Amino acid sequence: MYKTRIKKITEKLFENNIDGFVVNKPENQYYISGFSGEGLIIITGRKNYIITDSRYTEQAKNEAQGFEIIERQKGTSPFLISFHIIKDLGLKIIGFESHSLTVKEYDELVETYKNITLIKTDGFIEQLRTVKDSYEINLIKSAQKITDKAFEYILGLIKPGVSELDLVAELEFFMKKNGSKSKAFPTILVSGPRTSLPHGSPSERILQSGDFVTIDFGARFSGYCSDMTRTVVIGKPSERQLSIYNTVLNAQIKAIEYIKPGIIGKDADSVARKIISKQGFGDYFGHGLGHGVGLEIHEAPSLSPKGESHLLPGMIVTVEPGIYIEKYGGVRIEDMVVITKNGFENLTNSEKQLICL
Ligand SMILES: [Mn+2]
Repeated sequence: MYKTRIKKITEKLFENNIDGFVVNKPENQYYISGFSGEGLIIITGRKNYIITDSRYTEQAKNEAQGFEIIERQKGTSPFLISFHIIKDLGLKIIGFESHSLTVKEYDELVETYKNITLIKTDGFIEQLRTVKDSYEINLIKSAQKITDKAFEYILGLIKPGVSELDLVAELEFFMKKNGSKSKAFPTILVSGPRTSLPHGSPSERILQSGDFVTIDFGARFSGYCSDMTRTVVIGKPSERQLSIYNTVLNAQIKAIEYIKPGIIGKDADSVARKIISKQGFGDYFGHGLGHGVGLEIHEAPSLSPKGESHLLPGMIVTVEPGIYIEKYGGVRIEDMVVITKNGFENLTNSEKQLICL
């Protein structure tokens, strides 16, 4: 698996006349080697290297096959050591990940290695990661199974008198007990008027009857994330709550039904946006419809008004329209789907008709 991935990368390097590539982003390192510690990876047409320090040397040997592990001394710069190796190998044109190098590190490299040409790249490995193989899809399915199970569990605890933070503690503890090594991202759990905050962080607020409660959360399984959102109501929903909820639900269902290979991200966004606008809530849906999910919680492709890429079988994306009204509240419903040969498979199995607790 790693061999195939590295082969694809080296082919792409040579097509672009690049001799070697320094991988800095942890998710990209894990994707091409299985190494989950801190370090840098150098890919060349021949040998590949992991530069790490004594905290991770043994781990690197266990996790990554086919790499030469180089332990750098304490206090040395990983980038300078990598480029020292690159210079010794006689490589001249080196690609690096422009999003994960500081200006200081870049200046230092340019200054120290005047005979090496540095090529800034963006999304070089991320592009390959957008299409998941069946192994990756299964890991994300496992992460989502834990997430669905945790949602069912937390429904039993949502009631007037508990705080948002209480619920988050219970939710995350449950996910960990059920096989999630860490959460996929900081859990969003907001209630009452705070549901108007699309990415609000949980507070001490005590839940009351009549509240909307929005929970956006995910588990992580073997490095892979899941992502789902549900909004529920405590007690009987008002007419206004119902109208907001049903508008979001209808937009979400129609956008999912639209998903198949070949469509463009922004067109899926527009399906949901038109439905929400038609009901008069167009000004209250500020974010994009969805995003890719994998080793990172937000990755390509984007399903937003700016999403220009075509969807391909094997991509996994979220579909998560929302309506947020300041000082009143809001609703978001999010599922994760995998694009299949003919359409999509929904990986989220939790109920999405309005749940009244
Ligand atoms: Mn999401």
